[in-house]
Amino acid sequence: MPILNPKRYTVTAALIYANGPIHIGHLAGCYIPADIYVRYLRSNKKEVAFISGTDEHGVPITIRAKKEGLTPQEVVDKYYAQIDASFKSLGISFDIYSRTSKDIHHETSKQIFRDLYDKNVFIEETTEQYFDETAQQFLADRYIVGTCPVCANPNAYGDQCERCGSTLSPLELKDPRSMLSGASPVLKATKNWYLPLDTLQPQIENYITSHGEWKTNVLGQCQSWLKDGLKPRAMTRDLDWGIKVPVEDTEGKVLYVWFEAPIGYISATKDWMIQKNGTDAGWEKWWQPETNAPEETKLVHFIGKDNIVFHCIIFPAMLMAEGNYILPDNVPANEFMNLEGDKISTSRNWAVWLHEYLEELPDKQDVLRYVLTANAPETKDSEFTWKDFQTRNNSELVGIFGNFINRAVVLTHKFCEGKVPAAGALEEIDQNTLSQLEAFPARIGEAIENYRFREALTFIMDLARLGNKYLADTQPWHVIKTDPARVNTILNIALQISATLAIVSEPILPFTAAKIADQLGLAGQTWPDAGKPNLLSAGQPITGAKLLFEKIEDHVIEQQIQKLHDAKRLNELEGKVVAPVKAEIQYDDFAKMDIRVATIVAAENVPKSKKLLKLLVDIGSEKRTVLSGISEHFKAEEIIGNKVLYLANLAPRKMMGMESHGMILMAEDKDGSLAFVQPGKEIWNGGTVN
Ligand code: B3M
Ligand code: ZN
Repeated sequence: MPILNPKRYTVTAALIYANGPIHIGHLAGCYIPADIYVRYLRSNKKEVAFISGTDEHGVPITIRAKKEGLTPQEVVDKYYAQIDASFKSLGISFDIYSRTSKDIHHETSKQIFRDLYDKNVFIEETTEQYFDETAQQFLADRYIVGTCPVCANPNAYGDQCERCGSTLSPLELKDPRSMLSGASPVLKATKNWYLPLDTLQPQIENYITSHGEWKTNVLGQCQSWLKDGLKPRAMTRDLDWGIKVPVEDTEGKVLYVWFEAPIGYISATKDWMIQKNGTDAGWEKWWQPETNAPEETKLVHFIGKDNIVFHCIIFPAMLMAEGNYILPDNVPANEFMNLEGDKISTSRNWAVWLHEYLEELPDKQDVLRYVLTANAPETKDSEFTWKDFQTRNNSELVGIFGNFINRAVVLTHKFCEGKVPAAGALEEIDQNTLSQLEAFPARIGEAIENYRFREALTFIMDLARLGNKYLADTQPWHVIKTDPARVNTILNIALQISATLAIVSEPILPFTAAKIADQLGLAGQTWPDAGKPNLLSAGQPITGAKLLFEKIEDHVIEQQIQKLHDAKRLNELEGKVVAPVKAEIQYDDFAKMDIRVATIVAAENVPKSKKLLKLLVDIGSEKRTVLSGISEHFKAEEIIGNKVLYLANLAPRKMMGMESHGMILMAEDKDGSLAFVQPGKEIWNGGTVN
């Protein structure tokens, strides 16, 4: 059963690996929803801790270090600073953004491991694990790649296949190879400590079954794990980057990153206290229930779908075995967001990076927050496109939301001396509008409390639409000529709607909400005040209209799309090498070839063929038909008239039922694109090449 009226909320957002920058997929998957939820709770005067930080251990860090030629410490320092700064500029309002490399985290993780160890929770077991003899190192998790036993992806990791999403163990991979040396690894015995998830299964099952309110995508994954039967999972690894195992004779072993990373939420809470008060005292109320009051603190984890099992099964199992902690009350994991028709990928550089967005589109934090919320992958994978970004900005934020607030403010300056006018007698349309206004905050709040952020955003936009419709129906710009008192009432109501919009949009659009609040002279009113007809007092001055959103032009969007494609192309070229020179030939071998200058005089597509163009070339003495596999590179009508080099004495070949004579010479660029090889000056058709 969910906790309904907690005293306080511990809200966490995934501790992202400090091995790369933040992209829009991370934001849509967990950070923006978490921030909306927390801002809403704070506006409702709830006691909240909003906890996050970077995950600085594990193989993803060491692999990145190797790639960048840095030490693991240098890698995490670099990305921590970048990630922390970009979250701040986007207005993600963490109470603490900590790091798992901090002492407090090492101590806390070791202590919890030691507690479980002393309680004999772990099974100590010696097993054979893959070992790279060249690198003299055990190959945990992502240090090993091989073919996925489920989908045959040749590049599955030792812990997970990114193509089909299966969770794997290194021994399940076919044709395993080391990420360090490329060598085939050997098996070598080593001792590790396992969490007996199998014996804990009944307890975990009870826990999950008691949370039928969880999102279906989350429950679905949990149930499939439970159905397969949980297996003991190693909580230690043979690696040198990480937290030392706090047990004697464990040289060269560290805690499994997925054992200690979620503990990072607890140590980050302590870090928060330390930064505030100099000691960690006070962290307990966020994690350890007081006797008889386990329902006082509601723990909510915001994560992406690839982290579900760790937060819904493994971490709760650890906490249950430990016995002194509350369990997650909800784990509202999102699915993935794709980008322009393709999966977001850090390694393929197919992403919109937050730090670059903030630099290239400054002061548009709320536009990104808006678009990522409107398209949030709440129930299924969703898609970000720059065109959609532009449309949502131009027609929704500028055209509906900004337009309404702007009109209310401008008209007040025009007709009411820039002060909130007093409302007079209410007509039916006023009463009707006010009663609709009053209902909005609760509807929006209910959606947010139930993690339906897209729906909340739809309601907010409906409220802005209500405002626009009210102005359109009441037409103060006409009425002013005959009945100025009536205009006072209309603009009072329009301004009250604007003020409520400022409050209810704040969780999603905090920068815009602050501008509106400032403009209207709102002073500290929060959610419980929203929807009331007297949010603004008559006579209160308002400032001139401020620009809330501005139209985004086509060229801005085209630049972003171009940038994505350039990045992808560069990435594809990485690692390509010039072909080695072929075996030597004699001059006679070359002289046998009759290469000459020709002009393409006609070109057409070959029906049913993806690759072939049918060309007619003038070779001086005659015209020849050539079938050329270039239609993915050139349009038929664009190449007519081109001078080319033509191999005239190649034996005819049959293709698609037609005869092709000779061959046109082409040069291939690094990215696979083709170009005609052409003489450097106008040469007559039939001119020989020798
Ligand atoms: N570091 C995975 C990730 O960055 C992992 C999350 C830990 S949450 C405790 O996606
Ligand atoms: Zn797979």
